[in-house]
This record gives sequence, C-alpha cells and structure tokens, in this order.
Amino acid sequence: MFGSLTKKFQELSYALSKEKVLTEKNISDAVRDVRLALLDADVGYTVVSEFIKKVKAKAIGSEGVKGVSAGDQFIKIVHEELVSLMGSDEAHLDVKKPFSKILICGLQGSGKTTHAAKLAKMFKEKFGKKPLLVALDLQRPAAILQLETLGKSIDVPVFSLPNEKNPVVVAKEALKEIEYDLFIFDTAGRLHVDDELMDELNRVKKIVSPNEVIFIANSASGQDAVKIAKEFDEKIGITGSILTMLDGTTRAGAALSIREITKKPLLFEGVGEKLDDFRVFNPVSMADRILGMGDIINLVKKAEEQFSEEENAELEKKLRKSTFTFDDYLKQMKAIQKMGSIKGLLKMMPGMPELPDLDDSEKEFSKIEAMILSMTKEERVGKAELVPARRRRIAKGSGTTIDDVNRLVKGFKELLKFAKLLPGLKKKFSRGEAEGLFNSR
Ligand SMILES: Nc1nc2c(ncn2[C@@H]2O[C@H](COP(=O)(O)OP(=O)(O)OP(=O)(O)O)[C@@H](O)[C@H]2O)c(=O)[nH]1
Ligand SMILES: [Mg+2]
Repeated sequence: MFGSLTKKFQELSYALSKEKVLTEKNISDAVRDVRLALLDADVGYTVVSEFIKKVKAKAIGSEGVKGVSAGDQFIKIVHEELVSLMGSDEAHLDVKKPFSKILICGLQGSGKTTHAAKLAKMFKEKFGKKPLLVALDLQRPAAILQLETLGKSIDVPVFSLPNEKNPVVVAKEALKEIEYDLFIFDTAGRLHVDDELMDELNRVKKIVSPNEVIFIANSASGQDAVKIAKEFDEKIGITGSILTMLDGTTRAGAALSIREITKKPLLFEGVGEKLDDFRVFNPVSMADRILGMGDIINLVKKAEEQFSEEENAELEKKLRKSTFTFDDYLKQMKAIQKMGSIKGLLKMMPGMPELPDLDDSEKEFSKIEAMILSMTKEERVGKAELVPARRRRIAKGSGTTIDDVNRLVKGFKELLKFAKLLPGLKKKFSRGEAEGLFNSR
C-alpha cells in the first residue's frame, strides 16, 4: 500500500541500526531522511514540518534503552508521531440514534456510491441497522441504477425519484420512510469544487440535518485530496473522511495529512471495489503498515519495561567485580532519582512516615551529574588519576567547589569499599542505604 515510504523507513532503520545511541548528529541525519521520505510520499509541506519538529524533539529528549538499537528507538518515535498525526484512536460514527443520517460527499469518481453501499452493508450486518440508501446523484444518468444494483446485492432498499431533478425534494421525500433507522445519502460529484455543487450540498444538508457528513477522499489523488477535503470542510462542514483507493499504488500522503489539515477523524478505509473491501481506520495499524515494522515497535516497548531491572542487575555485577566506574555511578543515581517520583506518590498516602526532602536530593544529584560530566572519559572510567589540578578544573567546569568534587571522589571510593565488604549486595544495597550514602556527603 505504501510501498516506497515503507521501503524508505526500512532503509533508515537499517542505517541507524549500526548506531548504539541516538546523538544530535544521527538524529539530524535521520530526521532529514524522514522529511524527504514524507515529502516524496506527497505529505503536505506544513504537515511534514510540524511532524519533523515533534520527532526531533522527542528523539533528542529520549534516553537509550539497553538492547535496543538507535534505529529501532528512532522508528518507535516516528511510529508514535504517525499514530498521533492520524488521530490516535479509532473514531466512531454518531449513528446510534434511531433516525440517523449520513451525508456522503466528494468529487467525481472518488468512490462515493461504492462507499455509501459499503457503509450500508456494514451497519446492516454488524450493527443490525435497517439502512435506506438514498439516490441524490441526479447528474449522471446511470447513477441511480448503479446504486440500485449495489443495494440489491446487499439487500438494502434504495430510495429514488427518477423524474425529479432537485435532490432536495428527493431527500425530503426519502425522510418520510420512517421504517428505516439509518439514511445514507449518496450525492453527485463534480470534477472540481464549484459553487453550484457546494450550494446543492448545503441545501440538501439543511433539509437532511445529518449526524455525519462524510468526505470521500480518493487517496490516489495525493495533495489534491487534502486541498479538496479542506474546501468541503470549510464550505459544508464535514465530520470525518473515508480514504478510498488505498489498495492502489498510492503515495499515501493524503492518508497522512487529511486529518491534520481538517482536524476531522479518518473513519474508514476503502481497499477495493468489492463491498467487503472496507475496514475501520485504525491509526496504530496504519502506522504499523506504513513503517512495515510492527514487531520492532513491540520489541522496543518491551525492552523499555525491562530496562531498569536488567540495568540494575548489571550495575550490581560491576560493583562486585570492582569494574564500577563514575559513569555507572551516574546511571545508578539516575535509577535512584527515578524512584524519587515514587516517593512523591508515597508522600500523598495517608499514614506514611516523613520522608527526606526530595528537593535536596535532586539538587545534590544534579551537582553530581555535572561533576561527572565534567570529567574526561579516562577519569570517568577510572583510568586517569584525579589530581588536585584536575579536581579544580572539574569544579570550575561543573559550577561546583573543590570540596564538592572531593566529597564525590571520597563517596565513590567508599561505595566501592562498601561493595566489596558486603557479599549479599543485592539485599544490602537497598534503596534506603543507597540514598543514605549520597545524603551523608
Ligand atoms: N480499487 C478500488 N476501486 C474503488 C474503490 N472504491 C470505489 N472504487 C471504484 O471506483 C470507481 C468509482 O467509484 P464510485 O463509487 O462510482 O465513485 P463516485 O464517487 O460515486 O463517482 P461519481 O458518482 O461518478 O461521482 C468504481 O469503478 C468503483 O468500483 C476502492 O476503494 N478501491
Ligand atoms: Mg456516484
């Protein structure tokens, strides 16, 4: 369905799979590729710019996940943003009431008549509705016959007045058929949006007072479909869109931009001429298909859940083996800091004892982080001595004092000693003790 776009995302994921972490440089390369891929797939320029901005911010702010390549992590971010671009959740039609009305509109040949019938079939079979198809296309001679043939094939009656030239009159008469509970109005299309068509639709709309006005978007027409959707929305007021012709070779751009531009949900997708070639539009499943990588997304989600547990076990092992570095120290602190939010929750529970002040430990943490980040790589992994001149330099670089740096180094050495002294580290290095350790400095 989205052949070339999917292929480009796969290439991108492959290129990034060699990178361990997301960096400014690889993010900006990846983002440039995403931009080109989307523009090439005919997604509108403004939609692409907005999308790219969000992906970039999220990628830069994201933390590495163990066992997940930078590529997979990046693809997951793109996936999340695609889902949000297409509306996040499945939309629902407002047709529960006993006398519901759907007005179908769109340009010529976009699939209006076919999709009016698809909707009738779905509501009849899946929701036990009693639909009536109403033929309001009085422009094309064979239009009524086409709807009648489709209606017959699904055993849904079609209302028409063959000699009437005014669709408003036909609509009015159809609404007298009170034994039906769902009216689906198939209207005429034009090659282009023109005032006459919009006038006619507005007159019909006034009489029908529909629960839903559905724009039929031919996804094969790319950016045009988006422009037309916007015009229909501005002139008539649509409540949602159905993307048709998604089975053909399409550049998918329309699918991605229509919701963003109209702010109205994508309701269904038409994937063929047959009346069963129809399904509810699901943003997640659509994003999966566009990226062609449903498995990766699940993998990253799982890895993220396991991340802290596994990482803690790894840090423990390092501590026992004395290969624990300042980098690891920082990671451990981050894990403890994450627990801070749990502490915040606990605080709100009745009967909880007084907990140490969160703000102080957070301030302390940022200081430690700044100091460790001011060290050279060799210093961080214990390969270079922290001589007084270097300690002064680190204090300056991190906006702290030489005393702070001394305390950090001392605390770190104590931690290593502490680790060696205690064989059952897992039990002893509990949260409380770890916190005590860094509060005492
Ligand atoms: N491949 C494919 N063909 C479709 C789809 N929907 C409709 N068609 C075909 O596209 C052609 C036009 O569909 P119609 O339903 O007649 O379109 P329309 O908007 O009612 O056209 P007008 O009434 O002339 O404005 C028909 O041959 C349909 O069978 C779809 O999702 N996929
Ligand atoms: Mg038609």
